[in-house]
Amino acid sequence: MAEFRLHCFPESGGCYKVALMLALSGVEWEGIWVDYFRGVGETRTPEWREKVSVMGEVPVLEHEGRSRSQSGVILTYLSQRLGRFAAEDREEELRWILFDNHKFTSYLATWRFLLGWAEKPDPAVVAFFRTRVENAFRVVEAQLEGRDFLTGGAPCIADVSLQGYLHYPQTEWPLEMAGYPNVSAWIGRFRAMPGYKPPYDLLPGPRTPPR
Ligand SMILES: N[C@@H](CCC(=O)N[C@@H](CS)C(=O)NCC(=O)O)C(=O)O
Repeated sequence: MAEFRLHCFPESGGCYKVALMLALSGVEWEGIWVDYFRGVGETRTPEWREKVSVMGEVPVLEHEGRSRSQSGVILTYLSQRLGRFAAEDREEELRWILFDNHKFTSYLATWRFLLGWAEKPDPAVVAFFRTRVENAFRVVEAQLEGRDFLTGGAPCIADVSLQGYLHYPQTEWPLEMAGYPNVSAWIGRFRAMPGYKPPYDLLPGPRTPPR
């Protein structure tokens, strides 16, 4: 059994954040596939919530007898344990992780889900989320002006966090990227890192492709 065990499924960019961190850090890990799409979804069952996480969300990382959820907490733990991807200014790093969880990943993930997996999504709701995504991208684009990474010249866990959904095929989140050259270059910097793999090559388990 691997030292690090990640409860995950391939379509989850939240899980990919943690898997990417482990891969870029050269750490052996094992995935435990969660059946998110069948029926009500495994994470919503009382058994799963009792056994794995009361919050009913993945990623969940097991390490040394403790289970952790919330990607921001997991990434912080891993950066401390592995000595990788820690920003010089940890307060600034946390600020971007919080922005990510509220405004970047949450809107992007919801927009992508509505487009690809929801049954008959309301076009007005889809348009609302697209606008929120564009606003969040503009913030990140501005922050990356003159910087290679969010907090400066080196990547940190805030970068890993915000990159979570950006490595899925663009057919799943069809934003016109010509308006975001800094974001595009920043994605490319991650793709060039040793150990990098895209989500569907890294996360285990059967796929549920978009409709
Ligand atoms: N803030 C959480 C968000 C995690 C999250 O939204 N996970 C989704 C999958 S990507 C989930 O497990 N959702 C379960 C549900 O909505 O029932 C994190 O960053 O870990």
